[in-house]
Amino acid sequence: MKILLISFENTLVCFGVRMISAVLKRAGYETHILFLPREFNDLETDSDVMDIAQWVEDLKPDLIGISLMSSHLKRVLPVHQAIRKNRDIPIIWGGIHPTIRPEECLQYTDFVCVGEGELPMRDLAQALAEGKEIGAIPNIWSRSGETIIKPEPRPWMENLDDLPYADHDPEHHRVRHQNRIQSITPEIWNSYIPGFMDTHYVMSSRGCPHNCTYCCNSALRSITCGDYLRRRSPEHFVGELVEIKEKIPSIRGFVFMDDSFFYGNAQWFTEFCAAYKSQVNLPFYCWANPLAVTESRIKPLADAGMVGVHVGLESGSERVSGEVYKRKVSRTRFFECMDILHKYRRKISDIRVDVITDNPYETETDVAATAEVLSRLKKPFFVGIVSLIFYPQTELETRAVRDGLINSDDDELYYREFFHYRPTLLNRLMRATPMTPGRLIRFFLGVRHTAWGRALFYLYYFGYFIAIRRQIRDVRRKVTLFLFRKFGDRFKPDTVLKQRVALIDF
Ligand code: B12
Ligand code: SF4
Repeated sequence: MKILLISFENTLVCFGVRMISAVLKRAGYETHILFLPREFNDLETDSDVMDIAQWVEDLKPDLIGISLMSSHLKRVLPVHQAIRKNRDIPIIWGGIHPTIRPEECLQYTDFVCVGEGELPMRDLAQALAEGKEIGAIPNIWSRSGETIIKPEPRPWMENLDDLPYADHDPEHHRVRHQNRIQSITPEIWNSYIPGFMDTHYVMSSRGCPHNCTYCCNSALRSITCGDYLRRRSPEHFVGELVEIKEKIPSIRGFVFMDDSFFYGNAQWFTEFCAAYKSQVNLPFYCWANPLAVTESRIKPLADAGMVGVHVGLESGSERVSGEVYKRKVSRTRFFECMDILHKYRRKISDIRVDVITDNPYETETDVAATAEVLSRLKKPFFVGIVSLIFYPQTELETRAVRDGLINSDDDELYYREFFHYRPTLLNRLMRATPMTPGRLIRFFLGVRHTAWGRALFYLYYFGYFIAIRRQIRDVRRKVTLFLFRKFGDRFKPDTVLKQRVALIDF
């Protein structure tokens, strides 16, 4: 049986389809992956759709799996319909969107996978191959006339070490790049990971101990039973990194995408750091909740190669952070976390702070509080500002529907990009904080309600920050990329990674 998996994500990372492919291969099936990355989720043109459908027709798969997040739905539909028009192949959708909106997805497709898909997909392939009943496969929802069949879900997988490594074997992997379906070269891979070029994304765990109201974890945790937060053993994780390093010799570092990389017992970290340093020894980058940032975690990780950390402030207003987002990160704790990271700045050169904005539950004063916190952080740091999207089934979405702020069938999540925040004065002020003296930011905050204060800020923002600074950054970017292209092999991996990361500008 030949199975095709399709991803619509805008990078080639796609852990979900790679994991499913690995499990299907282990079970003896031939798998293919088609990646359809697209910047800002622009819709495929009619000819793109026909081209994709024709390629699928030529491949002649027996089963197709499509992986999607909410923002991909509008792109998935035309491709799904075009494939279907050519051939009557069973198609299953999986990923975060089908997991949280299965009924909606079943209006368009035959099967939907709710939750983790490795074992359900293997069982579905087997049932189809043997012509067996499908309705009872846990996690796989289907339709019989008007009735939706919802079998009992499987508990969260207990031991992640039982799974094979994600499928990084490019033989049957294709990408639609520059209007052509082709093999994935290192250049193509890098072109979808701006800034983090030559790095590879990996995950050591699944789940998160926190329950922030805007995050999918608040929706996912309760879809089935069992332990939600799980971690692979250090040997299993490092083993995969070693394999990737061997298969893709051009890589210069890793990005650990775990929701909660810093959680786990001390022994896990001791064993991981020792194994990583001796067997992998490449710079790495990861995400952290400020609550988990302690010196006892940071020091060994920095010694093992950590060059960058991404932490979530989300809001500098204690009210919004606690009452609206249900995060237990106080301002004091956040500053402590940043101080610890700065203490290791010679090793951790890239410190990124995430902020959520455009939240109807926030007042103007709340946003100003966030800008004020940012103005007090030691530099250098980067700030990533994202515009709040109410993702379905999250606690905050449920509250916003109840409060009449949005409709439950609101389709904003299908077209709005969360990097496109509103062009308000405070959002722009926050954006300028990493490159502007803290006192100046606080001065602008103090005069923001006066006409001259606003005029002065915009003069600074558009005159210096956007016009002059951006020119300087663009020249620096061009020179750095030229040098790395020409003499890349002569630099140490962490020098290349640090310089490239420094080129990213949200
Ligand atoms: C890593 C990650 C990324 C990575 C890689 C994504 C990836 N798919 O691998 C990157 C950085 C690229 C990324 C990008 C984005 N992300 Co992201 N990301 C995550 C994160 C932290 C983990 C996802 C993951 O890989 N988990 C591990 C794998 C194994 O699980 P999985 O992908 O869910 O797949 C399993 C099941 O879903 C299922 N499955 C998946 N696909 C399929 C297909 C079939 C056929 C079947 C049967 C089953 C199946 O089986 C898989 C294995 O068990 C999640 C948060 C989370 N905890 O889920 C957010 C999350 C998925 N991201 C989110 C968002 C919003 C984005 C962006 C849109 C943000 C942006 N605007 O830039 C972009 C996507 C941009 C784009 N246009 O494509 C949201 C999605 C919300 C939603 N309702 O859609 C999440 C849920 C975070 C949140 N806000 O709560 N992301
Ligand atoms: S800490 Fe991060 S991943 Fe965990 S629930 Fe909160 S936002 Fe989601």
